[in-house]
Amino acid sequence: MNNDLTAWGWRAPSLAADSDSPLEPHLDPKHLARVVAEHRDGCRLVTASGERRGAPTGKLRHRAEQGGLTPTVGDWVRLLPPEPSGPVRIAEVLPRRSTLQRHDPDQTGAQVLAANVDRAFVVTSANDDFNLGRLERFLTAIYDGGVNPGVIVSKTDLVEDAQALVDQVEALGLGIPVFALSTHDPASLEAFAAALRPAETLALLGSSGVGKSTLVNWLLGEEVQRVLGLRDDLYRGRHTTTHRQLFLLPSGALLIDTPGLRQIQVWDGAALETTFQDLEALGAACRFRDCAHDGEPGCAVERAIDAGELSPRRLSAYRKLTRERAHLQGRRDARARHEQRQRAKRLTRAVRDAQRRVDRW
Ligand SMILES: Nc1nc2c(ncn2[C@@H]2O[C@H](COP(=O)(O)OP(=O)(O)OP(=O)(O)O)[C@@H](O)[C@H]2O)c(=O)[nH]1
Ligand SMILES: [Mg+2]
Ligand SMILES: [Zn+2]
Repeated sequence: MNNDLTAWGWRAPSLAADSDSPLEPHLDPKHLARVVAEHRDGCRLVTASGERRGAPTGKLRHRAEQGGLTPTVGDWVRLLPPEPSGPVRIAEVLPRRSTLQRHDPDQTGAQVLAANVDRAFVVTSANDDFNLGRLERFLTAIYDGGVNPGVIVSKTDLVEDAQALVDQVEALGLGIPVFALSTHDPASLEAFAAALRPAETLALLGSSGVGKSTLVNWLLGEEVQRVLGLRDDLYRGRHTTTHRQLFLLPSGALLIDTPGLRQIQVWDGAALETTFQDLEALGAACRFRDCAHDGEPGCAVERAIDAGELSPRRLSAYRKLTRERAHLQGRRDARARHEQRQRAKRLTRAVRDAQRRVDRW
């Protein structure tokens, strides 16, 4: 266990950036910890004095219910001084450098997948999992979170022409790193390992069964994460990894393994224009500023499609995600209005009760 928190990715906030930073009074490293795993009844932390179990204080839990931050894998937190027994108490989640999140499929809120991530790799297996549309969703969520994306095409041993898939990812024109990996080709894994830097926090995202945990185990040099040793076609639909966890690799890089995500609806979507920057650039040359690229005269996007320079799939994917963003935004606004009404009602009631107490005097 490495107790030096800089090895776990701690970077002191720059004092010049924000002189009245709320972090400053709490910088005592004795009270600093990083969340490495979440469990139902709390989380696992690394602190300057070793690994600890931690749980949020009632106050922090209450603030989280009001929309505040809940400790998540990758978070830096401030601890209260330890008590003789029981888990250490987490008093505060420090401001996040970046946040990987998606629209929670079970709720109207956001589900935070990991915090303070520097680079997130979307893992997509070279066989039937490969899907550019899904990749675009993942990349948008990653850009949205302020994280640098990368792509891993895994299990390249299962297809004839893995390079063709790499080419398809590169043709998105985003200039992001793409790795083609196979456990049957150690050199491919070594090339990936060589691209990771010490104290850099990475995350692996992707469908279940694409080989995320297998890669984590290889990088750790031991079988820490459970993987299912079944034939590939029997594997379908199972989720082997059940919780997110951050590992310190022997090379010094920090890697977050996540359970497979069946679907990803982007939470913010502000980064759609980044994921579709080729379309955005083309659209700037359309005759009409508000061109919908749908039969208008002088449309540069349609011209590019006709010339074979842009795939029509890309335009329809962009349309679909833009519609989805508007829909989710609408639902979120409706929820915000509802919550505001509830707050107003509570306030009215409190004022009325206070007035009654005054009247009784
Ligand atoms: N042929 C082949 N199989 C692989 C490769 N990498 C992983 N596998 C197999 O794929 C299966 C799933 O691997 P996991 O690492 O558990 O997948 P995962 O992405 O962690 O899945 P979840 O934890 O459910 O999200 C296992 O049976 C692995 O042995 C590879 O490069 N080639
Ligand atoms: Mg796994
Ligand atoms: Zn147009």
